[in-house]
Amino acid sequence: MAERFLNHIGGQWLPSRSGRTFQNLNPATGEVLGEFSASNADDVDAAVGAAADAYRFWRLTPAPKRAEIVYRAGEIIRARKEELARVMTREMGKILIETRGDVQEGIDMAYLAAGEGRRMFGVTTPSEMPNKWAMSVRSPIGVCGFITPWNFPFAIPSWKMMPALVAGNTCVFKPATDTPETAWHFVKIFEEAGLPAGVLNIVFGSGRAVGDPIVEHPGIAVVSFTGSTDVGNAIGGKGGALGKRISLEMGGKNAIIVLEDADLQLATEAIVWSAFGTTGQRCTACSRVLAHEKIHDELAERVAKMAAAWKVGDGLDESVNMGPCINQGQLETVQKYVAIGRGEGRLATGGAALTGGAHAKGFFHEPTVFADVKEDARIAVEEIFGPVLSIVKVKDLAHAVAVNNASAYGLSSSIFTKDVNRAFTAMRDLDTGIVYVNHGTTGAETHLPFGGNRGTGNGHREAGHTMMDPFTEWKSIYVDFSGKLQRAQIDNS
Ligand code: UN1
Repeated sequence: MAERFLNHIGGQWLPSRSGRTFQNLNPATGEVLGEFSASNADDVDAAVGAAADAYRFWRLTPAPKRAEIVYRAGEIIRARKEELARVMTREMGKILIETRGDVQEGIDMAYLAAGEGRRMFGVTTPSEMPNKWAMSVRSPIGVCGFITPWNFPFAIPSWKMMPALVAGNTCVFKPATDTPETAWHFVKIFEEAGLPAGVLNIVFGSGRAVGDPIVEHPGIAVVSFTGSTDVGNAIGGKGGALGKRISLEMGGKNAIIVLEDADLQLATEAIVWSAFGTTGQRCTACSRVLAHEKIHDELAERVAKMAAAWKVGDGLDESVNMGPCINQGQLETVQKYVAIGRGEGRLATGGAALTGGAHAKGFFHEPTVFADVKEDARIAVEEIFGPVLSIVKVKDLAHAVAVNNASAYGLSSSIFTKDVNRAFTAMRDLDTGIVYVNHGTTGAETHLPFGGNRGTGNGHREAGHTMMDPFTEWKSIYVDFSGKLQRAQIDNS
């Protein structure tokens, strides 16, 4: 019988109140990996209650002490990196070097966030009145809800919850139903690190049954979400109407610009890695190349050749370059766009799902490249979230920047050139939250702000020096030690 994994509420491991469960499947083999609590609004309510109780003491625990627990969690994660990576590859499908990287982001984030426990600097400033003190400090907000995706099952919960915990908030965590086991380990590790009961609660279940009640619950002050633009915008609308702080990280359609003077071998390697790493299922994945017309054909040929050589299979096999799509629905989306692409561009490689032999039970698809795609073609504009790349011909840098910035999304972008003047022009003009020069569109580091413009986000950045912003309120404090009534803007004018 499959192992049972329970919710964690108020320090106890509990089945869902309804007793129902759902299965966690391996997308490469179809194997059932475990049974998880299928929760609903009752379980969310219990978790919010536990988190609200815990908030009373957690907000008063000194920040360096809160941070020590996060640091200890980082040490445990480091010791278990390989085990966690294997759990993640089994349930998510991406290859082991990538799942190790995902866990490494969690370790990096733990140490980075833990350091903030002894910083979290506020600002002191002179008052306009004599004998009066003025300063501003960060305060925690309360119970925060976290709705996280399946593509970075360890890194994204880490970016979100580690700073939130150091800041003094308590958490209700709903991970994606496709990757619940990695999330279960995340919470177990914090329990082992000594996080008090109720501070971090996990409730497994679907977006409708658990995500919506989190967004709607009056006890939740902040909702932090990473996932699709449709779901994110719905959360933004609903949560915004309830006056909550909503931090959204959503879709992307990230471009790599390759100018005619670029190192084409380097650009090819970066494009293939950015487009087909994680089976194209990163928010930061490159899904369009904007190639200068002079090198378009040669670049397309090189990229297609390298992509065709990639081995597709079970991510636990170290010789594999690319794992499966996460589930049947995602594979069908990829197939739908490949069919659309056949009418919009020239298929340079790939184009088919892999169904026989070792691929029979998984959701595998070939790395697929379309060349000569028009800049406004659907495959060049819409997010696919799979191993499908469009190569678009552009006239010059200005044209490439215009095409990049016309996207509904604005997460990451990249330029390959040896010309420092054009590189700096691109750094200034590319309208995305992340810009790379002579590097692909993936691989953001945890100590820089992560997030995007336009349809990608709603103005928040995660991690980096901005890590506390979504999870703290600024409080301005004035202390008058003059012993008399001093009226600002009146008595000193
Ligand atoms: C995501 O796809 O949502 O920059 C996150 C990167 C990784 C994180 C991606 N560090 O590609």
